[in-house]
Amino acid sequence: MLTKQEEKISKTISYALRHKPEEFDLILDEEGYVAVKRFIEKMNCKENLGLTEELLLSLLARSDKKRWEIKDEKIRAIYGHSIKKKIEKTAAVPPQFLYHGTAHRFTASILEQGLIPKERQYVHLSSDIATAVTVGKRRDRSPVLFKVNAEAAFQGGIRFYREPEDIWLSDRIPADYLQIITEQK
Ligand code: HQG
Repeated sequence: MLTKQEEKISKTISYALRHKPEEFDLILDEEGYVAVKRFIEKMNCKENLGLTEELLLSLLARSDKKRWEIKDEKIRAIYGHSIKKKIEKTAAVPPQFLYHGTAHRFTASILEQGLIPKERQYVHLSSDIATAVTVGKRRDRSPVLFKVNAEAAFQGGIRFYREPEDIWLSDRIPADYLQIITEQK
């Protein structure tokens, strides 16, 4: 569990890496990375967060979810980007099915337009039903669950991108590849 102050720091880090790097005088590279040293310096400059490399690693290890990754002394957000410049991802072959949990109030629109990225750069999918339910519960106490026929969509030319922790991102998924399911225990 993170303390209130740590939650705040964690949210600010995601905000900077996903949405507004320029507010912190940061420039992300093509893959969304920025050098950890520079990142810490700039975050502390703007927000006085008291961020250290040690704290960053500790937050990463203790969070309920893995939202960022560190590689070669660079850090990036794994998903959720809304910055204009599209973060380059490497396309991958998805499993046969993926899942998306959301609010019932979106059902009609999703069945009409398919799953769209909205403010983010990619659609967010889960490889298991339980995770999709958790994501959906952010918006609806009893969320609606979409089963995505990922294999068929991939064959139809839709691109999928694999991220750590069994997160899958994708481009828009037309409704033909979606099916509403009920949660199975
Ligand atoms: C919906 C959080 C109407 C979609 C979570 C979703 C996750 C449509 C919303 C991660 C639509 C976008 C991602 C259509 C899609 N008509 N509504 N055609 N197509 N939608 O937050 O998947 O805490 O961008 O169903 O836990 O909910 O930020 O995506 O409800 O892991 O790290 O538009 O973000 O993680 O919402 O969540 P989001 P998401 P963090």
